[in-house]
Amino acid sequence: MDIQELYSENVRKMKSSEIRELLEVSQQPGVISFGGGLPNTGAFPVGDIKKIVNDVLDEEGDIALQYGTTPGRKKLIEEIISMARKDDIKADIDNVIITVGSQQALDLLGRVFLNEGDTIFLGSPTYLGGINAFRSYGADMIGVPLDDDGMDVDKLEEKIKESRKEGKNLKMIYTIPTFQNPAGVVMSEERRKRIVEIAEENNLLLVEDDPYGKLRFDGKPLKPLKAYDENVVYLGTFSKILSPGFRLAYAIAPEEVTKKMVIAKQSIDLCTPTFTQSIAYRFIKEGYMDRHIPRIIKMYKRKRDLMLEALEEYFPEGCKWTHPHGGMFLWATLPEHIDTKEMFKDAIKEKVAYVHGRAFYVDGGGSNAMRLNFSNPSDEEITEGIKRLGKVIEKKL
Ligand code: PMP
Ligand code: G9A
Repeated sequence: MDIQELYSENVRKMKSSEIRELLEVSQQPGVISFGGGLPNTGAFPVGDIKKIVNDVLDEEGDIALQYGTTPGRKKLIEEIISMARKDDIKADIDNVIITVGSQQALDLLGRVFLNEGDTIFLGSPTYLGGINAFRSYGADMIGVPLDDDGMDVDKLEEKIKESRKEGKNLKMIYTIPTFQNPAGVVMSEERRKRIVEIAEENNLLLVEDDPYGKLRFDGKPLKPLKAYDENVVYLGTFSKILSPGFRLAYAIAPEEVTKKMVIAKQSIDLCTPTFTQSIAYRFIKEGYMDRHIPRIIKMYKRKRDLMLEALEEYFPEGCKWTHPHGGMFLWATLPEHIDTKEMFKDAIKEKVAYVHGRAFYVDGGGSNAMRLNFSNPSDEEITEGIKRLGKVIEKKL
């Protein structure tokens, strides 16, 4: 039997995620990992969850252990709507779908909107899991450069015009405006307003992926893109503010879009686990979330500062890095001749890991860059790991 011959065209396009593969390498004993975008385990509210789990089982085990509806538990959706309202996002119950992680929402958007060859515009660099989800639907992905103010909207407009001239079928703009993964940068207010107009003028679906917006350490919060335009599809997740193990996230979208996402989700998993939805509902409703987020911010701010200090001390001259005001990552750029993918094996020998820059590009950039996660390592590991990495880089100079 030749199984190879039987595979679908879709599966042939899929690529394994370098971040997911890295998780195995970085879990080797003694390795300090700045690789995966993992929250710190010390930021998991274990005691609170224990108490809530008991309450859920005592008071509504019949619902929490049963199948749920595909859009998600109404009570949780109502809490999500109240949370979103604080960010100036208006939504009704029919605008929200609860998903198994934002990763599932990205996949659902691919199913709902993309035909083979449809064009998407996304950051250069951008979230690898987004690239992989869209790739599996055969998307033609066009990278738009970023700078310290996020995606360059003038370049975006140019690329849209060029693509139209080439007769491409344009569908979507995918962006992470706040504490971007991987670069850690924030899109300026002016660009936020402009990107929403660009999407409207060109009839493109604007997808705002926002896992990190609530993790702001300093500076003034900016309105999400969704607050400027109800047609934006906004993705939020509980992975970074509660627990990624819950696999719980949500999309806020025009009603007709959530309806299609619901139908697409029915054939994937019927519904998001009711048990974790019931826990998350109480976590928000009973005020735990409002107390918990400031604790995470305090911890990650300290870790960001430690990483910046260590970079200053141990990275050789010629390297530079972003100074994020929130989130979980910073982006370091090394002298041009250093290939960070190739350097990775030297880093692992020194027992330190990162994600090489090229993984986040659809068009081959980032060869001398790396993403560094500061949320997961301990304080000591941050200093020691950056010291090790500094030595690895020095050897390449
Ligand atoms: N989008 C972005 C930008 C992310 O960084 C992540 C996780 N690192 C996700 C989506 C997926 O998150 P989850 O599926 O855990 O909600
Ligand atoms: O573990 C994952 O795949 C989620 C983290 C994503 C990232 O590192 O960007």
